[in-house]
Amino acid sequence: MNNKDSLSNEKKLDRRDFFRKTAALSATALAGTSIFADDDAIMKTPEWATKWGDPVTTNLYGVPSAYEHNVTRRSTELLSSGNFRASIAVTPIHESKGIITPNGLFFSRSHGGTAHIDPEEYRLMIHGLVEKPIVLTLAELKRYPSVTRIHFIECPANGGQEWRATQFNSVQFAKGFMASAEWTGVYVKTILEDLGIKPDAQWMLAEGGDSSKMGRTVPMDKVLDDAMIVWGQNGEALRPEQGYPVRLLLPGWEGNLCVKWLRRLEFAAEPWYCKEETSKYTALKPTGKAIQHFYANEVNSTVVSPSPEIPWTDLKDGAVVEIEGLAWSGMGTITGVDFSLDGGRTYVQAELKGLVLPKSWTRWSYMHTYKKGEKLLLTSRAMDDAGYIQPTIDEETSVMGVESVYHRNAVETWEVTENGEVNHVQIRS
Ligand SMILES: Nc1nc2c(c(=O)[nH]1)N[C@H]1C(S)=C(S)[C@@H](COP(=O)(O)O)O[C@H]1N2
Ligand SMILES: [Mo]
Repeated sequence: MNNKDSLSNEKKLDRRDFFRKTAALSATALAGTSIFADDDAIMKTPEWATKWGDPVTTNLYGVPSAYEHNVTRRSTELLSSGNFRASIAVTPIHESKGIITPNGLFFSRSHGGTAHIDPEEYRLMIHGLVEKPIVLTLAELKRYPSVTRIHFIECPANGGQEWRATQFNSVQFAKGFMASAEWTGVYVKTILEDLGIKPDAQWMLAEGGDSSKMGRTVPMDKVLDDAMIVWGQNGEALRPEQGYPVRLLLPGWEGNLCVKWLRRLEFAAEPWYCKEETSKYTALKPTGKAIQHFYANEVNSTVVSPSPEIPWTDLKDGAVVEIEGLAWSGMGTITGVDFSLDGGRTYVQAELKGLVLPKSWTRWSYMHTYKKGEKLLLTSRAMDDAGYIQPTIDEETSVMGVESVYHRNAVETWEVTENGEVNHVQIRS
């Protein structure tokens, strides 16, 4: 811990020095090139500043500025086999600030569309191998002591279209099968302390109340570790697309296990739903060996800016630009991100920014001085405190083949062309 603190202090100093030097070299590089005195946008009073604006009462539940209308979730037939009712939409992670996704932009995947549940009619049944089976109303559920935690939810198919080759020239579609929120709810173990769990309980079945009746089984050690039943998402109730009024959250584990519109938890000695599906998920170890029966999303990262959506076509020669990315691991806390300008041949250390939390998005950055016309291959490689590091595509496919859809966490590369356009590429040997 101490070690880490002093490291980040050193880094801050470095960065300040860096800015001081940069400022001396070129006073206008960071801010751009306009001179304030001749800029009409600041010297002339715009029309909107001459009259009263809208009263807040016209918009009692606020919405983003109309100028942000392009910042939305997106979908495509490629993701849903032409069936839009199957309902999938990816998060614009390149537009995200910090490590929280606004609720309206949260990734969503629902096998039977969005259910709308009246909270008055909501019930959660907890039964099976418990001493005191129970049916809870929402109000009763919320009487348990609550906790608030920041975690991402990632569909294990994130990036899964790209095992053979790149499919999407877009960071939103290539990496946006995930989003992050501050969740409020109760640990399942807290409820189990009250109900009493029988010693032979090994599995928890979670069942959704939507038309897909999605059921998943979760091993007991995860349940007793950090499984949560949540009703709060970024300071308000869950959104309907996230399972209003209540969903299961298994921090760091596959999104599909985080059952929405949660209606039933059953404790049992054996798993009996989806056994086959979950058991075929595997994870790659740094040694190149795969682990079976794996539910956690492995360490991963991506550059979000620049990206195909945020190219450098307008950057001036000598501009100092912040390259930003996200790193995350379902197995622990991000300990570092390596960053490469040459497609992973050589790496430098990126700076971790802001909160660095377990099983959470971690923002990282690297300051770069742009040379007009330069060609780059931007690659990031994250590592976590469980001891894992992202594999190269060759390392991953040599173990996993290319038939899978799930758990692709090989490094990602953006090619910056001499015009500053940015393309999704894959570096293979
Ligand atoms: N009841 C129910 N729960 C569900 C699903 C569903 O279709 N029905 N989809 C699952 C899948 S595949 C994923 S990836 C996550 C997505 O959660 P989100 O829509 O809140 O991002 O929810 C999971 N929970
Ligand atoms: Mo999913």
